[in-house]
Amino acid sequence: MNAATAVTLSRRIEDAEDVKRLIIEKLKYAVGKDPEHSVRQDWSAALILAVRDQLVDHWMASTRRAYDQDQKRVYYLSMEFLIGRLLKDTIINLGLEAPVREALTELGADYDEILRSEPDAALGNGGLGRLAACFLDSMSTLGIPAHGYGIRYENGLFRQSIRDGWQAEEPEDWLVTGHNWEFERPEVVYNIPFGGEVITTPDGKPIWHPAEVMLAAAYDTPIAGWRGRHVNTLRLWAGKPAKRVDLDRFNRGEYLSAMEAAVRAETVSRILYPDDTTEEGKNLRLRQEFFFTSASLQDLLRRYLSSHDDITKLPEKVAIQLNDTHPAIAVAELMRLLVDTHGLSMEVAFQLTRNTLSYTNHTLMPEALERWSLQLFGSVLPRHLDIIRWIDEQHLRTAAAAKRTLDLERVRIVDHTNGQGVRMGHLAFVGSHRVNGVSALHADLMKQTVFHDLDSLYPSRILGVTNGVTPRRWLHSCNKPLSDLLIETIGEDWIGDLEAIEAVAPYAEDAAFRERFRAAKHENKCRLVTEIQSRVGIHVSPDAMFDVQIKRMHEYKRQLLNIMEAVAQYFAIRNDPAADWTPRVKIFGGKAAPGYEMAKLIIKLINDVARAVNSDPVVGDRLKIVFLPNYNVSTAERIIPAADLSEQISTAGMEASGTGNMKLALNGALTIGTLDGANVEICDRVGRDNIHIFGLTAEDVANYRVSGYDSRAVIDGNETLKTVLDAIGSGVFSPEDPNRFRAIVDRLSYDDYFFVTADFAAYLDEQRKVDRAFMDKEDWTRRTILNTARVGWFSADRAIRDYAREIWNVETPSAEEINQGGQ
Ligand code: GL9
Repeated sequence: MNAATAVTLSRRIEDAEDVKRLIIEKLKYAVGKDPEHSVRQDWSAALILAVRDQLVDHWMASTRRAYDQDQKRVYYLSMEFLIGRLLKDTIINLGLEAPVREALTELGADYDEILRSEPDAALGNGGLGRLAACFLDSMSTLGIPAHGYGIRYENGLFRQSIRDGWQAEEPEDWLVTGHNWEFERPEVVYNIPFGGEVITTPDGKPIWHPAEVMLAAAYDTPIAGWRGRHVNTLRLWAGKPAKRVDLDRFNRGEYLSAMEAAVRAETVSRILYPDDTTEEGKNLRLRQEFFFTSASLQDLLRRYLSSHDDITKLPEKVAIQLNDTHPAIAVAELMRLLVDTHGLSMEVAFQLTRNTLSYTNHTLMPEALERWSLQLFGSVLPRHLDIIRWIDEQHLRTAAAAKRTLDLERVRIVDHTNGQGVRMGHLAFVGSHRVNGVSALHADLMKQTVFHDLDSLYPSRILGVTNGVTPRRWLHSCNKPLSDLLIETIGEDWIGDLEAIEAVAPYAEDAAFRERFRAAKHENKCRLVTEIQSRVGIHVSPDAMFDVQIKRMHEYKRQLLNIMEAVAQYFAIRNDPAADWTPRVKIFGGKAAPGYEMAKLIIKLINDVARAVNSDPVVGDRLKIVFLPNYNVSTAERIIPAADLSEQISTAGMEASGTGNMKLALNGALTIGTLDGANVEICDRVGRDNIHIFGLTAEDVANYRVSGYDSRAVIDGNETLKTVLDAIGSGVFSPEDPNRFRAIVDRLSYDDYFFVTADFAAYLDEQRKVDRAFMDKEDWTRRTILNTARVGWFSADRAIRDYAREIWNVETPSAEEINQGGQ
């Protein structure tokens, strides 16, 4: 045994004694505290560092295997990685939960408290960022050599509190207590140029003379998958100045301006932008996108060239996935690096770029398909603008040669009409060999709407890869009661291969199993009851139906429809309290973008209605309404296992996929939803009898958009709807400010863009069916078990296999192959 192996072995955890020894060692030598004077934060740091050590050998082995076997690598470029907490998942993935728990108890520390004290890394807004995090887990689980590349935001998504019913925002400071998972890589820095001008040399070569250059510095977090054998890297970039202090200015006493360059550089990775950006923020946003994209491409090219000489073979060894349009600048930046730095011709560079890149679109909403004014773009990235014009010319030639009649202006990347600007969605499309939507319906709608013309020019470039969620975090780790029951009943194959969960389907017919399935749900509900009581002071009964809508606040997601139904129900209960009501707790969670006034007003409406309903003695336990503040990954992990009903009620055609819908169904909630996004496929799999579908279809909505829709007539024709809107509009829930919600009622009456009034009656009908169904406990449980059993296909592992096969052209190694390298 050589010295290196000896060290390795002494770090490996076999039992609680090893854990204790390692934690104490970390506490002393890494944190610098003795156990007697350690506070929770110290224990937490020591535990994370001890667990992180467990990853390092596998991490290095994974990297070595990729080099030795010259495997193709996947690079996932994303502005957002909503990873949440890592400690519990990592411990579970490594199979260390029992010894860690035991060790901490013996050391007098509280394991659960330590888990809760880990900051929730909120480097994302919602589904898109969480998907990226699930994909990291799956790529590691499947043993695909991959890097996630993103930005190390100092402040993640804002922290939400509710003050007097209104959303208030405070900065999130997850880094304040230190991020013990990461390794700083001071030696990995890249120059990131901005601005300036392009000057053509006498022999016709364009040279970019940037006005400023800043640095991107790397921070690595190891990401282990199930069983922890393959470990990939999440590399996040922080902005640094090329020169920290301007000494001349400093010596002249100009202390603030001496730091100006530093502040500018650091601003790039200071905060995560909310999803709808303001005009002033555009410049910074474009810089952020270019900053992390350029650093990532420089880094991956360096890695490729360290073991290959022929740059033209790049697409054989590298696949780059653009997560949404945010990193679309990669098309021009990869071209720039290949041409300006590596001396290739534009033609060859373009071929290589297209064969290497692929693009995932996550929304059809036109405002989210970024577009930069020529003026802004040209001032920040002048060389890229030239390159994009060149690509656009090639693309136009293809378009002109196509036999179809096309409006050429519409397909151009550079828009020359009055809008004038660079269409980043078009750029990503033209520069990629594959473009995918995130559900079957979404991919279809891409072809029919935003990418209609491009699809006809480049047929078969668009495909659908339906989203998925990791079963490790979203069932095994967050729902111990159910996970234990499943393991006892059908074994644990499903954790690494979620489709194996189908084996539980026959147990839906087994009364004893149903009883236990219900007991698991009940346990989760009791835990949430305690949390609701302690966080918002509302007492709810665990026997009531937990009806859950948790997601970003957005008009298209229609939290408004949900709260309007609650108002209708409230009035009905007051009219006839003695009737046979199905008790419900409506639980809402979600943040509104700080500048999105309507979404914030809807939060206030929910809270005002909640105040009236929850304090009305006539209503009692028949209806309670809860808005849980600061919805984030960790809150989701506690709400989802406790949900009975999952609200997925977006205007059909507007939710690209959804992933909360998958998590809730997997944890045994029934869905009430429209035929939108992945709901369509969930319905196909769980069966029409085991889901509550209502409302307009995407086609109906599209037809109404053409023919016109008269919400006034609908309101006048529906007594309940009219009563609800009159009450909201006249201040029944806001007597201190009767006009508070006028804007909402006006919007619905005159410009109901999201078809809330159109779906209202169908939604109420379906909710009453849900009420009746819930009262039949046995049948309800049977249907929830079938949901859990039949949604195995919505695993992120399946999604990643689809990407690997249909887009990246990479192999997924067998379990044996992963094991070999990891020993
Ligand atoms: C989203 C879609 O709206 C969701 O339907 C989809 O499930 C996810 C992941 O594909 O992507 N697109 C998008 O811009 N967001 C999504 O959630 N927004 C945020 O993440 C805030």
